[in-house]
Amino acid sequence: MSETNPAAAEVAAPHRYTAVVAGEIEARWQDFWDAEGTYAAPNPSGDLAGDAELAAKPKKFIMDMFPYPSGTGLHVGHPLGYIATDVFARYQRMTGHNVLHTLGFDAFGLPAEQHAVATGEHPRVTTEAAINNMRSQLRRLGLGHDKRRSFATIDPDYYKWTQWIFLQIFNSWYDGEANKARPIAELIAQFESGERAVPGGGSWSALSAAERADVLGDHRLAYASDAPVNWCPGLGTVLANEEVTADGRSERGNFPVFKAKLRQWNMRITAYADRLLDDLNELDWPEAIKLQQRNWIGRSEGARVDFPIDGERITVFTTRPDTLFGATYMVLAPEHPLVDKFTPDAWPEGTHDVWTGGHATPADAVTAYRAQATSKSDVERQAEAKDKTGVFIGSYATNPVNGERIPVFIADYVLMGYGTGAIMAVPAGDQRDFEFARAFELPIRCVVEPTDGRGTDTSIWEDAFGSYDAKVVNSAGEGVSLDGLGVVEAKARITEWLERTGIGEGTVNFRLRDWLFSRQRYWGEPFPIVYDEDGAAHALPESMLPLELPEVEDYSPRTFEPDDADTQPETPLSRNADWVNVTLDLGDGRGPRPYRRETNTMPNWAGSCWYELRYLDPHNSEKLVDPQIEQYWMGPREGQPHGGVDLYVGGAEHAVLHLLYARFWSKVLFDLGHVSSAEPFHRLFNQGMIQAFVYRDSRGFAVPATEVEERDGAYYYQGEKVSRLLGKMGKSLKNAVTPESICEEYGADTLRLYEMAMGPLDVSRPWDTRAVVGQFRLLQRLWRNVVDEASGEVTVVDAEPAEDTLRALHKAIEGVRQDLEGMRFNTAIAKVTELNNHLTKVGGPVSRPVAEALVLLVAPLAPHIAEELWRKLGHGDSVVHQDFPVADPAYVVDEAVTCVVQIKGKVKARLEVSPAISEAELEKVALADEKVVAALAGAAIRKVIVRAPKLVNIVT
Ligand code: ANZ
Repeated sequence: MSETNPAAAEVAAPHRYTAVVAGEIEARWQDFWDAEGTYAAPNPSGDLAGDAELAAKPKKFIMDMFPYPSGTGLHVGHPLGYIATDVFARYQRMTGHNVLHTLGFDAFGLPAEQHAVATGEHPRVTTEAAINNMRSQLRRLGLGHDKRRSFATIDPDYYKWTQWIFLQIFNSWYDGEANKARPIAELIAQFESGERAVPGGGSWSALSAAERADVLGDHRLAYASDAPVNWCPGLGTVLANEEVTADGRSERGNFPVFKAKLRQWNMRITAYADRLLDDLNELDWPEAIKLQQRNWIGRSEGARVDFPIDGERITVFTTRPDTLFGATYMVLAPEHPLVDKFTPDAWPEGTHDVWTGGHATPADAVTAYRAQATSKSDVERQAEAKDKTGVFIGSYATNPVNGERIPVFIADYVLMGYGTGAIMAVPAGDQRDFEFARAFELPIRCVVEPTDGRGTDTSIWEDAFGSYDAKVVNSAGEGVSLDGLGVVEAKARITEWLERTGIGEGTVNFRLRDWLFSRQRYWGEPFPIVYDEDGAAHALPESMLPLELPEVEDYSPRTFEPDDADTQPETPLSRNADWVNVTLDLGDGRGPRPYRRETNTMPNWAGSCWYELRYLDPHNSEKLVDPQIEQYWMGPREGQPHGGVDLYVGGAEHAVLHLLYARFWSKVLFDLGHVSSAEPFHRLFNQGMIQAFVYRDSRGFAVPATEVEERDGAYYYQGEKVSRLLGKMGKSLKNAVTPESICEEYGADTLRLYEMAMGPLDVSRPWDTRAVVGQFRLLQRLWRNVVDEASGEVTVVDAEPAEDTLRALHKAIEGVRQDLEGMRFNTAIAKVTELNNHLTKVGGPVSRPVAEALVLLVAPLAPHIAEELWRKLGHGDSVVHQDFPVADPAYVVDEAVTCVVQIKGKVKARLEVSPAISEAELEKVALADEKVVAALAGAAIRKVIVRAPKLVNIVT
């Protein structure tokens, strides 16, 4: 029968598994699952309690990084991870687990907002349409989600709790001694009782309300501050560092970005730096992701050192206090608050020409240099390859170890936001300082003896020498000498000296910055914060949550002249006077008063910081999550000391921000006693990407991939030759393939199998539509092994399976089990294929136990066909909660293999042994063999070389 002529095939085999049959089966089972609530995972209590037997089983919480509901819908690359978690979740259900698997939507986002700006259509409308579209696309794939638990972050029921968590964070502070967050009321009590000194002395009650608010603001985990931020007038908004390109422009729109001081909400994530670092050790995450988080947090051990200047001091942070004797100048960040103070009216006598930048006075030089520095991003300022710039500010400080006068510069390679914003420059040890010293003709003093043969004469050096594995030289002063010590010892010695003399102290510095939490946007969670007439911030009481977004007429942030750094952002919410200005009774005893609402919104990261918790108890109107339910699904257990989701699958692009923010929120909620898990995601798995060929014409434009023809290894579009390269899949590259098109042609089970068979899940792989049919044929053969294509009758028989079939079956069971457990879906499919091919080759009707086991093996991968065949095999229930087959070990091992026993190189015996025999066991068996004993004839054995299971060589 020709497979290329479906019409003919249908006449001869009306019950063949075709795309039409697949489509019909799939739709029917999807309806069945919905109607039966097949994937409902019962909670131990509450409104989602159910099936007590299921709830008594061990739990598995399996989660995907939830999608942003894009208006363009899904292409076949998107569901790779969703299919993988679905297969895994199904396997876990069949091996005795109560499995929670669902999917929500991360639905606040810029695309919908920009569409709203352009069209005036409410972003909710487009977002909800996109969600509905995606829901139906996902449903078509047969994903076993507990739909009762799904939500979108834009639902007021959901963001009520995002706001509530914000208030928890706002109303808490980090107690460094207890090393945890505590309610702010406890800090106030400490100030009131005098247990904690009030900054600036005096008593707490003597402070005005505004002063108290300021003091508390210095401790709150969510606080407003006038932080230097990336202000992008062209977009009318502030941007996160990650949204700014290396050349200081907005990633979106390519507008210039300026550093501006704006009052913004921040999250004190830095308080958690150590715990975020330490707890990584206990997580089952890819090492590469852990490393990225460690680097992002960037813990550096070093020292703070005070450099005297005009009766005051400048404090620097250094990781190399051992090089203090090599500090020949200092650099402050251009924004450093002490710069103006130490900028005198005139250049001191004998100022080197290259230090002044050609300016008449130090103040001119500083002003000009600052103007230039504000137009650059931090990334750009730190870029290694660029020329070092800066100016002398006209003052000298004193190096505390040797009393030397050293000039003070400002330069943009020193960042205000790191360390103390000031450095001691050691040109011999630090490459940036080296380049700067060369450009400004500053002394370079060797203080660590080079180990690479370049010698100590720095005038011929081409770069700095920064090794830790060397000896300190030229470092003897009045009070302390480091000469001859190794770097590590020298660091310890000098730090001890700094502390003893009060000049400095050992300290730990982090690269991690507090998280800028305000956005000048409409489409985000409003802050549950109002300001009174004095400008003090007040939390809304819980009873006023959710604070819903108002309807507005204009969604756009106001944009300004892109080059005008001096403008201030104007948020869409601020134009809404009725919403902004309100009279409220906050229940704080002050009665009804006029307030002004915060008009920024939260960043898009907020909603994804805690969504795993809401899946657990999505309808709870009293609590974020019921503690008992949280404990059941997320609580700490053996091997998971901080608790967390059992498996979280998503792309490696979320290595830092999302995963770090979510960990931070988890820890705050944990500290405050709202949850028992201090980590959100115990195990993380990054899936690879599905790539696709991009075809480009001679001008470099992508052409529609489906219309490209291949001839003799070359590619043509409308007769013109085009190039082919592997790239991303997407609408813009004209190579997107929709899941619907594949479902239409083959069915969802085939699509699922194909995506899982393409390669190991963590590896990127190229999509090839032509190869999909291979998996379709596998399902057709599976079907044929159970169903007669002509009559539609089930062909299985109740006979004992043949020995070789039993072996093939149990090996497949054992292998598939291990593969599914280890998320090696591609090799699991290979094993199913092998078994299926075995049955086809043997021919004749398949015996019932074999057919049933095969169907169960396939069920996690291709659930619809498995349900259908299971039903045809006479079962009234669903495959979803059947027990996954267990291999009989007797059939798993191969039959015996022949082992040759040699004595002095000559074959003396052949033994039939198990292929799994151990070396020791094989040696015993060989030496006990009759023929071997006879051949040895009592000779002394010098050595026995065993290569299990095939060879034993005895040397006498
Ligand atoms: C002297 C020195 C000598 C340094 C030497 C390095 C090597 P990490 O490891 O990343 O923490 N630094 C300190 N604050 C800075 C700032 N705000 N902007 C730019 N650079 C800053 O780097 C710490 C080192 O970076 C510090 O140690 C300081 O230079 C510099 F052979 O001090 B070091």
